[in-house]
Amino acid sequence: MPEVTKRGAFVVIEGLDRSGKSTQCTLLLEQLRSAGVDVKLLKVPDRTTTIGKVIDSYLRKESELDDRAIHLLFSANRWEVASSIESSLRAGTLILCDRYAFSGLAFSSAQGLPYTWCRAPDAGLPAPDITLLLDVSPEAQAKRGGFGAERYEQTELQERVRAAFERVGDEMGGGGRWVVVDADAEQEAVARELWRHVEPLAQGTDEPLRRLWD
Ligand code: Z5A
Ligand code: MG
Repeated sequence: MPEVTKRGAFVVIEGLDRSGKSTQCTLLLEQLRSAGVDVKLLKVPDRTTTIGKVIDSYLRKESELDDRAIHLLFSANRWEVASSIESSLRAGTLILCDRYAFSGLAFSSAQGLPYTWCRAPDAGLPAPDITLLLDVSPEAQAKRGGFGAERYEQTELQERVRAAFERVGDEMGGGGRWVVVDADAEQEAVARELWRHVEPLAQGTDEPLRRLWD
């Protein structure tokens, strides 16, 4: 009988500021590793690359850039890892990614850039098998400490980002590839809900790898 080889699944955690993405990525990473899954955790923006350093300086308000220029840099920062995401998936590794192109679309369109213009530079990136959007209410967000000093950490902008994420979710549609998770709940409850969605993908998938916005 021919050997059936599955590729690794591509799992993205998205959401607003302080929705608990990084906390949940760490918990999910541990849970996957304990289950014996070959997994790699990525985070975008990756502030360590040459492009990532420019993004970091911009986010810390140490430099200024045109809105379009920074949008393209965020996208380029994803293209820097696109081929390694693809080769890891084909080698059977599960990729867990803290934020992805949906953050780029939501944050830049919330700042007034045209939605379709914002989407274009990420077209063709590996598409996640599942995106779990951590949905935090403004009230719960406020309880998780004051905004820091970084750009975009303002209540009014976050409201527009929330609306933009809703638009992205509507566009991504059903089929289980875009899942909204209540992130106001206790950390352990959020983790259990995420695991419910990720566990079926942990041992890989037979689905062909799709491209974003195809
Ligand atoms: N950005 C963009 O404009 N374009 C792009 O293409 C991309 C990003 C990719 C930096 O991102 C900024 O870049 C971001 C979007 C923009 N701007 N904003 N806003 P980043 O990913 O580097 O941001 P960050 O510094 O990691 O923050 P974060 O991601 O927003 O936070 P988080 O990861 O969602 O939350 P956390 O660090 O896990 O938790 C926050 C706090 O809440 C912490 O004290 C936890 O202990 C607590 N927490 C977590 N979960 C819970 C629950 N369930 N209950 C109570 N408390 C909790
Ligand atoms: Mg984070």
